[in-house]
Amino acid sequence: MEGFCSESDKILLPGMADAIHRDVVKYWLRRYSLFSRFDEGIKIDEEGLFSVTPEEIAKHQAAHCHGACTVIDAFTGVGGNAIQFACMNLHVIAIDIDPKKIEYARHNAEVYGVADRIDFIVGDFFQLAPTLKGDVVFLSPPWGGPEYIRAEKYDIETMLRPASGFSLFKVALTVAPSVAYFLPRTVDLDQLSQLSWVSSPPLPYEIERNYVRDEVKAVTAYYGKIASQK
Ligand code: MGP
Ligand code: SAH
Repeated sequence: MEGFCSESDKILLPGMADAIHRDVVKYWLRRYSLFSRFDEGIKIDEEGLFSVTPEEIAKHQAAHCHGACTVIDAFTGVGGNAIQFACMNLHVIAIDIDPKKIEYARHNAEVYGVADRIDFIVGDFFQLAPTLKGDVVFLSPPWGGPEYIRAEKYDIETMLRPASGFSLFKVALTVAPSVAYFLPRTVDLDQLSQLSWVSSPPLPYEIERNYVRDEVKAVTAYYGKIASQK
């Protein structure tokens, strides 16, 4: 990660398998808002710690997708979203390119007692997409690390990894008719409405800010049937 240099800047904290950089300790301090069952043996690495969707937000996103049977979690990480989808009785296909993330996600789903509702796949979502079909694709890709916040506005075209936010969205629509997109709170809202135009007729969409207590943490945009029809 950019700006993270020396091993001596790392610190080993309770519940963490490996030492983490001092700059990400703030995420560990809020570990119970990430996983309320953190102390029951949750496994998480540094990237998982700063990327996992806080439990309250993941629960809300899962409730938003009610009515769906199968959700494809294209960027599973250590399982924050996949677990909450499974807790809502949805069948989840959980994909991550990093085998360690999938190992941790499976373990964490066992801690929550929902591993039997999740199919875990190690792989690249872009390569797997032609083989997948579901009702909803959930996208929570890497935002470029915690440094994303340095830019005043977050441009999904140039700042998302591993591909542009528009091409990722188009691939997701080949897999399912509805897409939920989890993005930085600084995201360019005009771009989120432009995404609805990639389909004809334009997809219904809904954008919400996600809070933990009184602090806005991120934005979720819902496209297709899962968007509330107001
Ligand atoms: P944040 O925006 O990095 O910090 O992460 P925060 O909590 O605003 O810190 P503060 O000191 O400014 O208050 C907020 C949340 O965004 C995290 O808990 C994750 O859920 C999510 N998040 C952060 N990053 C860097 C990523 C990422 O790269 N990918 C994904 N999918 N989610 C992320
Ligand atoms: N929503 C997750 C966090 C996702 S973080 C949670 O709540 O736990 C983003 C994840 O995307 C990382 O774990 C990273 O390994 C994964 N990733 C990056 N490129 C990928 C790709 N091409 N296909 C699948 N996963 C990818």
